Amino acid sequence: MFASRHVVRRVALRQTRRWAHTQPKLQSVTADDVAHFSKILPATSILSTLPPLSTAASELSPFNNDWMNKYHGNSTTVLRPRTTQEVSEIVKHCNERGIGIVPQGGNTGLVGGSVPIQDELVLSLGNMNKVRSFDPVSGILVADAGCILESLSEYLAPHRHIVPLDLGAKGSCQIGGNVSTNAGGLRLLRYGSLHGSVLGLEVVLPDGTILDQLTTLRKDNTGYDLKQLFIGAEGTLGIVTGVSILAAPAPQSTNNVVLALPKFDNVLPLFVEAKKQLSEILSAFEFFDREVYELAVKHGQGRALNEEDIEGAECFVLVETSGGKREHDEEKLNGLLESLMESETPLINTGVLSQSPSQFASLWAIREGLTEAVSKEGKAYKYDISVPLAKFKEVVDATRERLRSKGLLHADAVKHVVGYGHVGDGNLHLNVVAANYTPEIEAALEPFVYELVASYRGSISAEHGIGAMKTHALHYSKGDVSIEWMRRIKTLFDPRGIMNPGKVLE
Ligand code: FAD
Ligand code: 2HG
Ligand code: ZN
Repeated sequence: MFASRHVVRRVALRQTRRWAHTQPKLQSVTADDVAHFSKILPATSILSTLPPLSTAASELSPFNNDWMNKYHGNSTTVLRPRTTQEVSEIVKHCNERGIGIVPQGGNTGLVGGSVPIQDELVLSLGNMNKVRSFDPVSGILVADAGCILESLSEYLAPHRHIVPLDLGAKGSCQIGGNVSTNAGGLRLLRYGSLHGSVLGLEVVLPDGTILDQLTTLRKDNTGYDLKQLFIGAEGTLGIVTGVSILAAPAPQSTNNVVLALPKFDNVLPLFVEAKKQLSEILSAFEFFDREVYELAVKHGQGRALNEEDIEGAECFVLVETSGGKREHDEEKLNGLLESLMESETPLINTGVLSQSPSQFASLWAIREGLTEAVSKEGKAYKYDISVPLAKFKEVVDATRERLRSKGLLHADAVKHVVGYGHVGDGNLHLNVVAANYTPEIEAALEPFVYELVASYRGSISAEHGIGAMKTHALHYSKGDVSIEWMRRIKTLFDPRGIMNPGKVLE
């Protein structure tokens, strides 16, 4: 219903090309390869079900299965190097032998990019977890790619700085994984994307060469900015081993409030008003609908809001302010709340304002816990899309109707269709929560959702990437010329096709 004839024609054309495209054949890891890796790494850094190691398959299971338990690989071997030099030697060998490599960070990715499709080697960055340097004057942090995001925040706290990126998976995801997915998260509205805050990268290229672009310069216009290619490349062009990033000064004062809205239509004017009145101190504007809020409460994410505060609310917005002076910021936020409540046609029913650090954390816990709540409720089909803000609700409603019309909206099939996301960035997380992953549900959702997004000229992946999930759907957001040049870049860097095969590009 939503696909224009133009879109349908492009699909057909692309399929012809897809079949014409041939990938180089990749090799499985053998016992001889494991023997070779044993010369590069200590025994403690190698897990392999192959002789002579014969590690139990269950030990490899966390590396072979993704966070949602939706994507499963069959890797026999996981390597955990500690240095860039070790990564380089491993990659060189794999390139010579034609062995596929899946770089893996915290394995919190949501598009199946971080696990093998078949039996590729998993190269886990978790042992590369040192801060290399921090300059408190410039705020530039240089760290190994395997540093966990939250530990970097903890490292920076005494220096009164923060990582310019925050997300619900901060306790497990790694900075190298964040860079490789170009993660957006909860602070993008304030600090912008990693394409701006990452100053330099160290990358092991698919032939084992170390590309040292780990600059700590704010300004460097010496030709092509190669590092940008690796930001969001999802491990298909090389392995990020070091990251130089501009940390932000820690705000002196932070506040948050959850606003309960009688109807979705008020979100847009509320955003306009919040930007107008809070201006430079507005640091997050996050949306979640009523149904997903109920799931958060059911599965113990954050503290439930008072029933009377949320009576009649169709959806919620979490507003955060970060500024330099508590009294000034509170005055601004209170001013906004008063004007919202006192207006003749109030945009909100109520606002639940945090009064202490623990309440501040508890309100954030509701929003940050939505992904976890959804996964506790069932199997999630996740569509991470950019569409005009005014269309957020239309997309959720149209998807729910689609599933209803197919007879799939009931407890044994699809239990919930919910929406949440980063309003400030135009990024909706459409989640379809099912009892099980089934081909029938998938066929009802795809290409339906992608066609819907294309009809709004949106993006099928706002921040989670393409991974294994959306390779076939890339053309809904990228034109033929763009995809052709992406392919050429991939072939130039990785002619043997060893880096994260089957991800991003088919
Ligand atoms: P992984 O999952 O291990 O890998 C992700 C991809 O990057 C894979 O393709 C992998 O091959 C590649 N990769 C990993 N490390 C490297 C490396 N060193 N070099 C080259 N390639 C590498 N994402 C957002 O954008 N915003 C959010 O708000 C957000 N919230 C989340 C909340 C939860 C609860 C969860 C589970 C996920 C969330 N995500 C979010 C998705 C995910 O956390 C991010 O994509 C994150 O950046 C992935 O980091 P990771 O270290 O876990 O990477
Ligand atoms: C978020 O914004 C993450 O919470 C995860 O990007 C989104 O669960 C999801 O679909
Ligand atoms: Zn998100």
